[in-house]
Amino acid sequence: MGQILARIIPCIGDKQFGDEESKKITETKETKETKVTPPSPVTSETVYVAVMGSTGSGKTTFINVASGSELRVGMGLESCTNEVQTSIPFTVGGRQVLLLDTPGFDDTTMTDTDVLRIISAYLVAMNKQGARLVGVIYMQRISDFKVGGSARRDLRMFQELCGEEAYENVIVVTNMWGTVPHEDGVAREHELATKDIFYKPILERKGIMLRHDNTRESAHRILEQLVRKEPAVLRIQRELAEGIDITQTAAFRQLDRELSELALQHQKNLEQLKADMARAEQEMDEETQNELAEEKQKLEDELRKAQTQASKLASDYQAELRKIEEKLHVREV
Ligand SMILES: Nc1nc2c(ncn2[C@@H]2O[C@H](COP(=O)(O)OP(=O)(O)OP(=O)(O)O)[C@@H](O)[C@H]2O)c(=O)[nH]1
Ligand SMILES: [Mg+2]
Repeated sequence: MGQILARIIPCIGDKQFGDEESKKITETKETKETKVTPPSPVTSETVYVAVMGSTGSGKTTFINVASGSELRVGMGLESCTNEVQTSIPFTVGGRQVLLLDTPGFDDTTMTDTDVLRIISAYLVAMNKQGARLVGVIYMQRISDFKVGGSARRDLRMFQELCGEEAYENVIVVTNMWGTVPHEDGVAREHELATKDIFYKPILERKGIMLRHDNTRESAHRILEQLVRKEPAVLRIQRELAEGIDITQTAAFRQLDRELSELALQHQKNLEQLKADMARAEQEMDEETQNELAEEKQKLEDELRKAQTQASKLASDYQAELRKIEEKLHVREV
């Protein structure tokens, strides 16, 4: 009887790429494709940990520090990772581990629908191959004294993807402690752990919260808490494996709510803008009129995006899943 060996998606930021490879990477990034490099074999005992969190929260940095990979890390305000990518395999507590890097739901270069499609397809393909996903790390910058709307949206999407039933396999990792006075960080940590809109629901269901000081030792100490756990099946994996259409999953329904709210907000802003434009017209203020017209165009585009982005998800998801399954070669040994 053959045992399934999953073969793994690549480290795109890895130094092994020459210029030609980097060019391909840039090209595919623009088309939001999931790309692949030569796979590295892993055993059926390898355990996987997914690293999630909002954009710029330090997911890729954590992965690089823990594994010695050289995945590309963000420099500015633009989101950096816009696909699921894996670390090189490494050992923690006697187990071979692979970390999955994911884009955040507040990615600046992709819609939330793209992110949902990409993450779901990857997780489902992994699940089908019997890959042992032992946990999920959710990164949280302790330096954020306000968790903005988009970061909260990312957390809500994460909660729906994961499902309460898998919270015991979740570790909320706080980082960037060095960038704030320690007592402020501690106060913030307490708030994050005790408020319903933050991590209280996760911690109440056996999830834990740990500090990370950006060293390999601290990353491994965190991972040690996960590598011996029984593999988890995340809600999105279970739903899709049961044959539920992606548009009926909890994560999609949450996304739909988020997008409707966003559309409503855009609509309100548009109404306000139209009133401002009428006033500027009356006052014959041409410069303001032009500025407002430009802003109106932008808002209308945003509104259209919010209203339409969910509708293509079902067909796009199937195509993404096929593509990822082809790329995550499975071989019998
Ligand atoms: N001081 C400090 N800076 C960090 C830490 N982790 C990440 N950073 C910095 O934060 C920025 C964003 O880090 P990334 O690892 O690219 O964050 P990400 O979550 O992968 O971002 P996306 O791929 O855009 O979703 C980079 O400039 C990192 O150098 C940390 O633990 N401490
Ligand atoms: Mg990243």
